Amino acid sequence: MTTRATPRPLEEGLVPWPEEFARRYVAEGYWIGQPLGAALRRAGLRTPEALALVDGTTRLTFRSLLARADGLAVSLLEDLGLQPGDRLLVQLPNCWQFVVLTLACLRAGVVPVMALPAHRERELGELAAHSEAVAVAVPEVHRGVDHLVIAEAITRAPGSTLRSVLVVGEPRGPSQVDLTAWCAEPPDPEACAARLDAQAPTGRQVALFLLSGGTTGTPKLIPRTHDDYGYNARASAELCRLGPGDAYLVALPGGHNFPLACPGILGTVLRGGRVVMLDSPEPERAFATIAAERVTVTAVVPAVAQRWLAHAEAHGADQLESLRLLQVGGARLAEEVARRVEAVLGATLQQVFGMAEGLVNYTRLDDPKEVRCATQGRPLSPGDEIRVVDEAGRDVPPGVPGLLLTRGPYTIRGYYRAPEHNARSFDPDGWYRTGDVVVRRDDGNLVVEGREKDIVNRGGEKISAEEVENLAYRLPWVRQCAAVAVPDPELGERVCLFAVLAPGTTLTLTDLRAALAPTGVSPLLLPERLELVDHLPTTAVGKIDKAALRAEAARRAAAEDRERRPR
Ligand code: OOB
Repeated sequence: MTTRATPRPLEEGLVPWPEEFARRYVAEGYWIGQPLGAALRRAGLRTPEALALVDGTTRLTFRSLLARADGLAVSLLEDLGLQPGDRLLVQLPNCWQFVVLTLACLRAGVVPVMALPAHRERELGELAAHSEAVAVAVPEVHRGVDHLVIAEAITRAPGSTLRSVLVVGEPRGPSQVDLTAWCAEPPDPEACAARLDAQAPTGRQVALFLLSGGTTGTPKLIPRTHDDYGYNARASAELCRLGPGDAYLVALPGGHNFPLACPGILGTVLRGGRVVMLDSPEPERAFATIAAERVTVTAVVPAVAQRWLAHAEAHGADQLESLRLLQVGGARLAEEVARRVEAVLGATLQQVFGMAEGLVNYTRLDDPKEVRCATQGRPLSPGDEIRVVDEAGRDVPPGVPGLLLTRGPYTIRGYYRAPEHNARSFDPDGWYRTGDVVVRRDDGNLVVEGREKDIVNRGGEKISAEEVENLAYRLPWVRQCAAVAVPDPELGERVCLFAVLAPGTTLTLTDLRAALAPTGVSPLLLPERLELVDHLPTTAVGKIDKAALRAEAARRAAAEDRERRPR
């Protein structure tokens, strides 16, 4: 038997809001001092027999959903031996068990760490290590990937704090639990509820960890409290006018901030609407599900919006009749595409420019069409503070592009256990440097113009350039390299790697991908374009000139595109 490392208390490594801000957020009504799990339960109990959650043929009422969540919460504490504050790494596809588990964690005070389906052994291992998770939830096999094998490998890793695996599917060993069976309705839900109510977390405690869009090789964990995340979901649901008649389709990965709380799953439950889980945003199935479940609201990234447009243009949009609101965000939506959304899909377009760290900007439902199509909206909350500054940190006037800084009642003051990152990402007054370059218009709406942070935004999936580079440097014949975004008509951007090779060696894109694939990293990190060069351009101070490389990648891609096109 291996001895497990003991995780440290959650509180070590958190950066709280300064007390004067916390007091203000309470006084102004943003923070209501309620555990999110209890708020969700109270909302659901208003209409216990209404439909709450749909996943294929599984249909749960609020009564059933709440009972299952409480039953699972008690099992996590009593049968699995988890303590409030313990971290549980969650990597599930969009399925009903994901919702039950998330609610169970919020009720029990167990803190889910929301990994994404694209993560593989290396990323999951890093997340488990950084969060010191004691349990992990995975599907058995999903899209040909055996997640149980990955979960077992990270559990065995030296120093691992993981003790148990919760699996949707067949468990294979003694430390594995059949999550679906544990999600059954308990015999005495009232007793479970009473037990959980008696030891509920406080509003200021951490409710869950989200992942940052990733600008460096180490995963950054974003602690969101019951107070701040509850406000995020509640205010977003109000802004989107969600009500009991709404059905929200979860088409993006449920652990991402956008479909989770903007207003997403949590906002929908808080308003007594129903949540419809779908494992993929692929248009044929999404359209059929929207028609079958009378979906009224959903959230997609621009690349998915484009596929839906193409599908509707070819096959009509009759199936979307019930859809009243289409939220698009995660990456820049081109204005031309935005204009087609309402005409072709027949739903109101809402642009959403948000970040896992907090701040979410929305266009409002009754904004003029020009605002809905040409801007990324304005902050959700009157408590949000934003500044647009130049490189020296001086505020720039409206209309002038600058770096976006923000603070507010649902924007974190620091990543978890990351003092060095925090020194770079937050200024001494607590402003979060988003890394986005925006223009603030006279009407207060923001337009995202570009960014300063070194990421590739592949259709909403944020890929750290540094991570790709570190990976490529594992190949002995790569002398020097730089990963940059290359424009892509479908996804907005893809990863292009510029590489200088050792003399006498060669490399093709296929070989590069084949060499990197077995390293246990997410397939997203594998470059989709390779440019071999003799040297990398540098800036005046001698840094690799990424702007020049981005321009060069774009130029080469466009030239190839022209050549391919028939004359
Ligand atoms: C959302 O969150 P993250 O954490 O995956 O990524 C945040 C970053 C932003 O800093 C920005 O660079 C980019 O993604 N982004 C957009 C955008 N929405 C996000 N860039 C241009 N236009 C947009 N509409 O992506 C996220 C979180 C909550 C709601 C929506 C999106």
